[in-house]
Amino acid sequence: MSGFDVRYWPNIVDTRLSIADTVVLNRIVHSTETDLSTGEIAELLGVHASTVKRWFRGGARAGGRGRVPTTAGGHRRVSLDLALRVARDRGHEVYLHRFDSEAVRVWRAIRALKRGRAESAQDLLIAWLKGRRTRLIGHFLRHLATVEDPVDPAVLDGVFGGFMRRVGDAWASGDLRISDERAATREVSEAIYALLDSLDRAEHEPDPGSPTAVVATVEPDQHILGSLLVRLVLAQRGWNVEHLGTGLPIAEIVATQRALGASLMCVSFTPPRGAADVHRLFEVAGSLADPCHPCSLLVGGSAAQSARVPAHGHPFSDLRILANLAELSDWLEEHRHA
Ligand code: B12
Repeated sequence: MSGFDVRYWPNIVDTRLSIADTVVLNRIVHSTETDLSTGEIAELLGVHASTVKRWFRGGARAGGRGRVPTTAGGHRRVSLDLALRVARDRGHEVYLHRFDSEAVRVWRAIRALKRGRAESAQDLLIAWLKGRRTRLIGHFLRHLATVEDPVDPAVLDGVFGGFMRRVGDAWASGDLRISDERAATREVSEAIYALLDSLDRAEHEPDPGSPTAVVATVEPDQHILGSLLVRLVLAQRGWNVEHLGTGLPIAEIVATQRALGASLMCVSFTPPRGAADVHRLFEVAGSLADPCHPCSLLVGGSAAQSARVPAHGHPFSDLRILANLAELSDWLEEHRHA
């Protein structure tokens, strides 16, 4: 297939995709990277390689769908599309089936993520948002969360956070509407709540001896996703989390920490909050902290990054500005036995 084929992407014709978006989509769609080896198909479908070989032995048997191409070395290469159709014919459903015609792009985005690159996943989510296919955003985010337990914090930073930052940029430049931003926030937050819910139902209940963290944003900050992601990272590592939500007076956050004997407070800052707000938190929380209930204070979020931690003279066990959830995960690992 060369050029743009509307039979393959029937939804695209009516959407508000710009030429630039279409170019990105075409680049994703027309790369030849989706011809898979027997081993890759076996991994994708969760079956043994010998089963795949049996399914695809000779073109005539590949579901009657034409010759299966081979490499110069004689190794079988099967398109992802064909692999999924044959698997479905044989009653074998995998997560990619629910993405229908988008399966190839999902597969590529997930492969890029495995190599540490989140841009394709962000491109995909933005394209679905613009194409009003928001249900797929939820499917995709929920799927990512099932790949690893706990979810790789770099995926939370790169895909969940990165997608929302792209939404903010696109909204600011007039490329997305307010309703698109609302839809993105809804899908991301619902995916996080679904993950938190699945933790509650699995064997992840923290035991009573687990440490407690208080998580919040300071008034008047109404951006909740940063703190929700922090809550998820903590909960997946067995912490008891008191998530106070958004817009809290600093005194209330500290009072809760003291009442619960929490050993950690995490506060998220999103623009238009800035360094001055972070410094005020350090000062006010520092003056209210109770030495009988020692506690660490971690702040994060894009608005906290230009703030400075006081060199000395604070009452916290530890006081840090962290760049992302990956750093939070490292900090938690380091202080696991503290
Ligand atoms: C969704 C959104 C909203 C929603 C929020 C809905 C909700 N329930 O959360 C609504 C519509 C309410 C909203 C309101 C406003 N918003 Co707004 N919003 C956004 C948007 C698109 C996404 C925010 C988000 O979730 N970001 C993703 C977070 C999760 O990423 P992050 O902060 O980088 O954090 C990452 C890490 O640092 C880490 N992390 C976060 N917190 C913490 C904490 C700790 C301890 C650790 C370890 C790690 C950590 O996790 C994240 C994942 O990597 C942003 C765009 C953007 N660039 O963020 C604009 C944005 C922040 N909003 C903006 C503005 C202007 C506003 C309003 C002032 C608009 C208005 N005129 O009313 C109000 C302010 C409301 C208020 N009082 O807070 C601007 C700020 C611009 C500026 N520099 O001043 C932005 C940047 C949009 C833009 N490009 O212009 N907003």
